[in-house]
Amino acid sequence: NWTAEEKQLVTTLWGRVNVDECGAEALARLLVAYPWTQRFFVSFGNMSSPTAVLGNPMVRAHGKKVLTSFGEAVRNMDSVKKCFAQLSKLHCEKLHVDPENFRLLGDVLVVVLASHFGKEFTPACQAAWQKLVRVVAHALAHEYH
Ligand code: HNI
Repeated sequence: NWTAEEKQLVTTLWGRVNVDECGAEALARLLVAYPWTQRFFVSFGNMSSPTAVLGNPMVRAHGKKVLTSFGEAVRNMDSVKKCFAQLSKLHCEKLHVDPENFRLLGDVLVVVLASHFGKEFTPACQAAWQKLVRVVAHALAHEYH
């Protein structure tokens, strides 16, 4: 359950997030920091170095798509599970993504926000965001069986 302050911290920061940039960077950092995650994206082409990953247009496009979808969680903070039920089924049954990867992406997203917002990403703001990425990872893992 969310306090009014947590909701405020999440939505205020989200309103200032450049979804295209941060989405591309979050997915790219996931693929660089945890290189085994590249196995889900073999069709995306060149990931031979961090520079190649950062500049890969398919990585950038998919990162945007993922963070745009994450925005649904910000707009539906009280019903994230319901909101992501279909997406959870897709990642489980069709894409076979290990749910541990949702946690890793959440942590990478927090790092990206910290690097973009610096001191404005206060401990209270981080705490609210850590909670949101955990709720999202949990929701995406919910339909796994
Ligand atoms: Ni994910 C496709 C949302 C985390 C691997 N993913 C999608 C799509 C959305 C999406 C939306 C497009 C669905 C469609 O085509 O109908 N993914 C999300 C969200 C998160 C997430 C909201 C977490 C916040 N996905 C991850 C992670 C991995 C992942 C952590 C693997 C490491 N996703 C995929 C793959 C696809 C995908 C693989 C298919 C890509 C393609 O187009 O080939």
